Amino acid sequence: MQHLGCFVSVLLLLFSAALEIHAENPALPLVMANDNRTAAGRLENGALDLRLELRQGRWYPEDENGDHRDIYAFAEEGHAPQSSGPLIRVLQGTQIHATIHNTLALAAKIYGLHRHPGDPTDVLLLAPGETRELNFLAGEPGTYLYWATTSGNLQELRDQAETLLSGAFIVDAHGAKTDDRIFMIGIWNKGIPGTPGSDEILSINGKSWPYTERLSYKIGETVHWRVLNPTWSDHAMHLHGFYFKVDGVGDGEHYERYSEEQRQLAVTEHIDIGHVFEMTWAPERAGNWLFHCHMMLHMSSTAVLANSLAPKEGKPADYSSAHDHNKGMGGLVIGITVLPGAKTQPSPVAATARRKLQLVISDNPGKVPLYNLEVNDPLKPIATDKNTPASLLGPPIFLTRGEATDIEVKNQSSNPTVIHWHGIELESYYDGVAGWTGSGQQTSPAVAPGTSFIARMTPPRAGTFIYHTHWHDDVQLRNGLYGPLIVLEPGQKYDPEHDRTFVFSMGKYDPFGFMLLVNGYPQPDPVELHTATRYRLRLINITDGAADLRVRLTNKGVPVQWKVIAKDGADLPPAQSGLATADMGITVGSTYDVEYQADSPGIADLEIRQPSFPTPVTLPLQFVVAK
Ligand SMILES: [Cu+2]
Repeated sequence: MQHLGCFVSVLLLLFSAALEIHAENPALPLVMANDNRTAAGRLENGALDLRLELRQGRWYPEDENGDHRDIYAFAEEGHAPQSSGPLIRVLQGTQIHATIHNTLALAAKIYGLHRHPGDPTDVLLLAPGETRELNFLAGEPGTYLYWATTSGNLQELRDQAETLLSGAFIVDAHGAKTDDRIFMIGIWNKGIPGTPGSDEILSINGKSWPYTERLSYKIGETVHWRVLNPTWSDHAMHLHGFYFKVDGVGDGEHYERYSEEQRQLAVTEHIDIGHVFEMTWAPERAGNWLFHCHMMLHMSSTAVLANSLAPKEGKPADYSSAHDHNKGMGGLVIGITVLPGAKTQPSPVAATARRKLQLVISDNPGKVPLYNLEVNDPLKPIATDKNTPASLLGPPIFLTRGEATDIEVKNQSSNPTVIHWHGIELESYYDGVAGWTGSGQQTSPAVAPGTSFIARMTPPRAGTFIYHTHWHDDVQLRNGLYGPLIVLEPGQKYDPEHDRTFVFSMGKYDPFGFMLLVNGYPQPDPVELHTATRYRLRLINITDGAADLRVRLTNKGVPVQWKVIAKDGADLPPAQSGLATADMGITVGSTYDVEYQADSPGIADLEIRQPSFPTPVTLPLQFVVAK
């Protein structure tokens, strides 16, 4: 009998999958965006009674006047279906009594509804119409995921209606604070992304920017977030204006809470497929800020309702002062407003002698790159070498820690732009998101052609940062509108004898086409360095979407040992720095500083690779004995 049941289930699965109809069905219930603030189920005598269903519904990633998709979603019995699924949140030790009912015409496999840490092969198979009962203990504290598939696919291979069948499962330790926020990344996707006919809609807690929830905090609060990624892609989550500490990471079934010593400062954190992380930060400056994925396609309107709203490459988004932040951005973006708190902000000191720099942006029509960048420092005029081949990279900008500086962004190009000072702790108005940063009274303008914008900053820490366009089309970032932003200690000079910068990016580099680049070149020339000299190598990933970029430094194909000393511009404390194998991930929007010394002459290859490019880009570092 059991055999027969199984056989029938499989037949049903195949049969209904083949006949899956996406006919317009106006009677479908609305899928509600889930802000993940209200735990599902009913607590009685310390036990949770949870009644879940799998249902079909109509999902509007924007508002109800916008586009929609008919999807499968988790629901609580008697309530609307939700994206993401109902929040399961209990105290450690809670007994959970759950029922789960499959109202779909398809069989479903459900993962993660069990005690944690959990076994990823512990799967529940529900035939159409079937209800199952579960009894289990909540397990260890942490951030976990539950999810389902109607195709039998792996989490990352789910397609269309089943792609948003995911929910958060939080287990709280006794006495732990629960006033945190949970952000579930979602991608509704059709086909293999990037291939013809494919489509993607990005969301956080069921909504796509500018319809994502707007968050509001007061200066001096402590903010704790949990970020979960049950999508087909990894992501690079970047916070504007502030550092956060990474509290722990997990793979959906297991969660590892870091000790105080292990918690790293970051402005960008990589999150792998099926993974989670927790972060804590403190808003220190008022104004509008962003938390977003740094992959261009996940945060620009090119990916949101992709086929209808996408600006086409070669045509930067039109400038509209009132709506540019709404128009250009989309997808995995959350807006944050920090309000003045009980602690008053120190009033900016009226600087008598601010340092003044100019970043001049001009067109380079029909050439590589489409934009030319020049840095003018009246104190140190730099003669540009006209003979070097064009590099898809702006010149470095050097600042000094604690020195008040004005950078005039002078736009001589024929397109509007705006520059973001990535990783720098500065006032919101100068942070560089047109129409958004600043405050309700005065937001940062786009820098229209023929105009200038003066960005003011007094960088509080020395380290490796990035300046880059925050104009949300894929033209500027693929055409060199970025460069290294290096903050030195007072009195320190940038000394190439001990200090080198390597920028990893992507761009159209004719005649080769779309290339992975090191310092703006697809085939960079060897760099000569000296033996017995300790170098600081500054590594920057400002590709348009390589969240999974890897960097290696090898000697005869074997990774050397180097010392990682800083991430995202923040020095690593002794417990986190130390000798490491020179083979690591560096996600987009992230920087690492490493130290390396070659004791004997020879070549070490600095190599970057990313799976969608067939070959790595290699930059030979030629170590010679100093004369
Ligand atoms: Cu992303």
